[in-house]
Amino acid sequence: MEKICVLGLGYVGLPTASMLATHGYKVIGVDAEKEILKNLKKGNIHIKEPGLETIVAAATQSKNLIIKDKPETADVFIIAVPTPIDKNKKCDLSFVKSAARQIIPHLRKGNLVILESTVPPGTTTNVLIPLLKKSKLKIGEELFVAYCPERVLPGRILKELALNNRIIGGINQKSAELAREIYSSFVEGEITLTNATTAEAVKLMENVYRDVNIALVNELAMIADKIGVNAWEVIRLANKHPRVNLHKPGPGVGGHCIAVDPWFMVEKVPNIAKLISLSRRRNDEMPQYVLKIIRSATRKIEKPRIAILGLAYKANIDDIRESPALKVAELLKKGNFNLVFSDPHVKTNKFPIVGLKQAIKQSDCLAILTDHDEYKKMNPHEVAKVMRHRIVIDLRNCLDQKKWSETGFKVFLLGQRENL
Ligand code: SAJ
Repeated sequence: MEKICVLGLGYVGLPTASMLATHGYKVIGVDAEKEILKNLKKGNIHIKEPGLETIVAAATQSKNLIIKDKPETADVFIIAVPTPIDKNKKCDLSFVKSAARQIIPHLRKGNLVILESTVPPGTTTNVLIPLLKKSKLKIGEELFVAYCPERVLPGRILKELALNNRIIGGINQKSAELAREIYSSFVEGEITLTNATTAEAVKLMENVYRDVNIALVNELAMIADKIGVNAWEVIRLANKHPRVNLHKPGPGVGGHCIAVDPWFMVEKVPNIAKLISLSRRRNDEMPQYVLKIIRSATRKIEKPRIAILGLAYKANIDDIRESPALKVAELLKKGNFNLVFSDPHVKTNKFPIVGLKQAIKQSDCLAILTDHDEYKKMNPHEVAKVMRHRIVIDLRNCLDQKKWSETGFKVFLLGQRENL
């Protein structure tokens, strides 16, 4: 049975290691974080993801997944470590380099090394390979190298790991084919082979496409406020065109993917990637625009009490990384507002989070920043009874505007004239 060493047991590495361990491989799961290793050895999962606990338990109980703090000899090494962005919006490759250095002493003839982390184009050939050359193995003949990006949506990771199409970029054809063998053990989607730098660019462009599209509709929302149309209606009708797919306006773009990956393209070609960096800045301006809407909606109230509903970066998850809701909250804290925060999924000491009922009680305004299902179920009649003023700013357009307006609420949307 082939042995695979997976370095990095985060939201991609741990599901991937477990998937491989339940599809015919002996897997050594390696992570540098002592806390993660301790929890995993006790069967505790540090990532809230449907089905993950079950598959990790199956993988570890069958002894096909063994958790360790260091890599060891194997046939295949998969590097799935974080590539955070630094304060200059540059990709921090220190974890990738450290993982590469850790496996060098264990590399043997015929081994395959696969990089999964999201990286700037050219990283596999210009950063990873020079490090792997220290193994003295001939790259492409004795040591094979490929880049295989993940494209799983948090909240649907295990389904998408199996069902999504996969791109594999080999430093040569043999490397790509060897990597395809590994992924075809669990990938049901189409596997397409290309070269490493193309695969790196593909991964980034998937998220750049989304970020630019979101920036486009966020700009439309601001235009709509000025020209007196409802941006959501414009989007709904424009998307009836067979080749138009406008995304949704929002309070900004969060998560450590869409809000980050486009910068990895910009850093390579800053003088060319102007639309990409402008879109990033457009999306990062949205919290400021949201503050304007909240100020305008509550301008007649002395020190209004605002209930901030939703801190996670998107619906029904607990992740607050790069969350625009946090940025809106920080801006509001500087203003003359009485703030209360609620989110059914998020646990953080950054803000005193209370339950929904407590947040709504005696509030003058509800600001919905994340479209958690819980908020869509709110009954406007019940809410109206306990609020001091009936103002709701629905930044995700997730409520039934007609129902809330008929209950006496002043409803504000991003991209609707009455906001300003
Ligand atoms: N958002 C909008 N309007 C939209 C869609 C999203 O404002 O129309 C906001 C969301 O509220 C959120 C942010 O953008 O704050 C990102 O949300 P997302 O669901 O678009 O992205 P992620 O970061 O959860 O996952 C993305 C996915 N990439 C694509 O859909 C192209 C996922 O497939 C990737 O695997 C993941 O990034 C990643 O790992 O790169």
